[in-house]
This record gives sequence, C-alpha cells and structure tokens, in this order.
Amino acid sequence: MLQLYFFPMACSLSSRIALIEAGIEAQYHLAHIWTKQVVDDGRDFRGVSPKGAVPVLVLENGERLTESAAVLQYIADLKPRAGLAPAFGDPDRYRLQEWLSFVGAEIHKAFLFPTFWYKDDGSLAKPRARITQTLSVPAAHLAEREFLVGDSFTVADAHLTWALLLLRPAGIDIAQWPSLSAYLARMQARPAVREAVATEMALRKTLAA
Ligand SMILES: N[C@@H](CCC(=O)N[C@@H](CS)C(=O)NCC(=O)O)C(=O)O
Repeated sequence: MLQLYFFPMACSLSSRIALIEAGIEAQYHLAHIWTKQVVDDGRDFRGVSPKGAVPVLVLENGERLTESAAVLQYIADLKPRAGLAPAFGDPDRYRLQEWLSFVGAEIHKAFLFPTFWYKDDGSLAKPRARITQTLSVPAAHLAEREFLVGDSFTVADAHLTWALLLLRPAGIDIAQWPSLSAYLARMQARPAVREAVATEMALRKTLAA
C-alpha cells in the first residue's frame, strides 16, 4: 500500500486530495515539519527523506518520491481513468505541469513559505506586494473556466485549492479576486476536498492543543 507522509494543512494536503479523488487507499503518517519527528513512532523524519519536508510518498516498491508536482502526477498516473492528469502526449499535460510549477514556486515558495516560516521583520513586504500580481494570473485564467486545465478536475486544481485555503491564515483576502473565491467554493464542495480538509483540520487541532 502507498504511504503518504504529511503535515496537516501543509502542501501535502493536495496529495491527500488526489489520493481520495483517485480512490486510492493509502497509509498516512503525520510528520511534524517543525520537530522533524514522525508522530506515529518518534522516528526522525529526515531518515524518511533528507529534505525533511512533506509530502513524501512511499511507493509500492519502497522507493520514496518527494516534490508535490512529481507526487501528484504519480498518483494521477496510477488511476488514469480518474482523469486527474492529461495523458503523456496530450499537449494539456504541459499545461498541467505549467500550473503545478506555478503553484509550487510562485505561490508556495515565493509567498506562503516565507509568510508561515519567517517572523515579519519587514522582509515580508515584497512577497506580500507580489502575491497580488501572482494571484491575478490564475484569477484571470479562471474567470471563464471551471478548472485550471481542460474541462475537468486535475491534480493542478488539488494543488491550487490547497494554496488558496492558506490565503486567509496568511492575511490575504481572496474576495478581491471573485473568480478565485468562486473557484475555491466550487473546489470545497467536492467530496474529496471536504474529506481531506476535515481530516487534516481535526488533526491540526490536536497538534495545537
Ligand atoms: N518543493 C516542495 C516543497 C515541500 C515543502 O516545502 N513542504 C513544507 C510544508 S508545505 C515542509 O515540509 N517544510 C518543512 C521544511 O522545509 O523544513 C514541494 O513542492 O513538495
């Protein structure tokens, strides 16, 4: 069985959403990204992946796959019938990769990561100013479309959904982009998204307690 190392409401949420959307059963291990401990058994998470970051997907053959863009495409390709990624050879596959890179680099690492990790000593002013410009890109794209790629839900939507869910705690009001607000509401109505978020929010509360 596949195993996913995750931290509640971290970027690994999109992998959980993809697994549920694909109908793939997996074992989930909570890895604490601050203490670097695997909560199940106290192992050092860096022994699972030297990156010490979630997601880590342990494949059926024991290999470990990291990086959301790779993990999400791997999950999608396990169940092609679920339609979570266009097939290789379809030009839309590159659109999917384009969006996965954009969410991972331009939204996650350029904005969400510094916002959640670094004390605001003034150094967050630039990423904060830039995020408005960055988010105007998917906002314009989604003004006339229901999904990021093609006309059905893909793992790119799973990843953007996770990023948009973190805007509020990061102090950004999504209401300034009506197309993104409407998109997020549509995504949150999906049973897989609801299930993944409910599970991880409950776990998050136990960690905070
Ligand atoms: N490039 C990686 C980034 C993974 C990442 O930064 N994960 C965060 C949680 S959202 C983490 O585990 N951070 C802990 C750390 O970097 O020490 C990806 O896209 O999967």
